[in-house]
Amino acid sequence: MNPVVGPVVGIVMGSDSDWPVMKAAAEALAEFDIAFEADVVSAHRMPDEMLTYGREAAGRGLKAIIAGAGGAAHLPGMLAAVTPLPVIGVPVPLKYLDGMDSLLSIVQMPAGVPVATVAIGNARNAGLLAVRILAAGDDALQQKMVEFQESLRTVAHDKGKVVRDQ
Ligand code: RP5
Repeated sequence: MNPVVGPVVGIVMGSDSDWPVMKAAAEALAEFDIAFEADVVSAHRMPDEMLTYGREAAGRGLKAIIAGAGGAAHLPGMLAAVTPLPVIGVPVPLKYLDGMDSLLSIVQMPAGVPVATVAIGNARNAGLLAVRILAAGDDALQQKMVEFQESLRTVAHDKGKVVRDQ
């Protein structure tokens, strides 16, 4: 019998309204058979739960956290302040400012408290970056990543064929 594997990546967000963006991270993890959990942990509206989540994440077996929020997006940075795990921030675009507010809130961290920030709305890259972090200690997973990268090259090559054939 295979041992039950708990989640190794935590996906958190400031609101369930972020899920349409954040679900792309979950889909990327699922493509690589990475066990994950997803939850709403608002930095501003649930500060105690947010701190508890960050403080307990490593002890619960998580290896990385993907945190997304819009507007004054303090969730990724606050989690990075209380966990030793790598934190990947996803700026979620809202109605105003096109996500620039969220991007700057997440990316402008002080030295000593890193958050790896992906492009505005690009939760898929957050999922893929988490896979790469896990793959650094997992040869089989790294091989899957190499194969995925090769598939990207093939797609790009085929797209280029349309141009070359003109
Ligand atoms: C942020 O406020 C959340 O991350 C979300 O992007 C935004 C709006 O939240 P809701 O008003 O939809 O709950 O904290």
